[in-house]
Amino acid sequence: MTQLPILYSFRRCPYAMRARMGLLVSACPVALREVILRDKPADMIAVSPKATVPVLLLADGQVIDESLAIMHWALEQNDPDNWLARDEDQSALITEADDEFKFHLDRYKYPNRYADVDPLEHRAAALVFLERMEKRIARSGQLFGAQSGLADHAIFPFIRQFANHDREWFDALPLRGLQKWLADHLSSSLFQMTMTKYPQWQSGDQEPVFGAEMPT
Ligand SMILES: N[C@@H](CCC(=O)N[C@@H](CS)C(=O)NCC(=O)O)C(=O)O
Repeated sequence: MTQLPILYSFRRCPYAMRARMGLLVSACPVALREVILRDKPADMIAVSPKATVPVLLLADGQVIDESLAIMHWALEQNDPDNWLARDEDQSALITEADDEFKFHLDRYKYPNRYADVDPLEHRAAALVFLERMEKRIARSGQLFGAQSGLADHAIFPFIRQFANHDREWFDALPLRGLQKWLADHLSSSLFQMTMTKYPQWQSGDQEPVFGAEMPT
């Protein structure tokens, strides 16, 4: 039997969510090792000393330990929904989300982790990015046209975090397109399957196969 790649993942991590969605849509099953961040497995740190999730360990020993690189690895083998169309434009927007938006999201959500931070200033700064997304989504339904792609799936787990921090405030924003876009992605069968719960993996445990079944 061919050895499956191993994915170190954490269910609630938005980076791991995007990697799992990429693996699912491209029908690349993996052996899933669910990680608890305060108790990371030594096996994971041994292959990726930077010790962030997700980490994909291929059967030939190659290690891919950046979420976007995992998405690309999977989609380059099989991209049935054409997520990589306009890859360069999509990647540029993802970089903005990962850099600027995430910077403000962290300071809005966890102001106590930083010195001298006003969470509401960071919420306002993050909103500028959301307003730009709203314009795109209002035009065509998704970030790059009518079909969702790499950028939608890479970014929405972070918008989910932002929205959940103060749901009432988020729901009252005049960003109808973005709110519907988020709700649709959250209720998709792809995301539901991505959020399947697994027990923490301990060294020696037999891993569950993630991606054995496809979303409908
Ligand atoms: N650039 C990395 C970031 C991954 C990342 O920061 N993941 C967080 C969890 S959401 C993590 O593992 N943090 C390490 C820790 O909290 O110890 C990627 O895209 O994969």
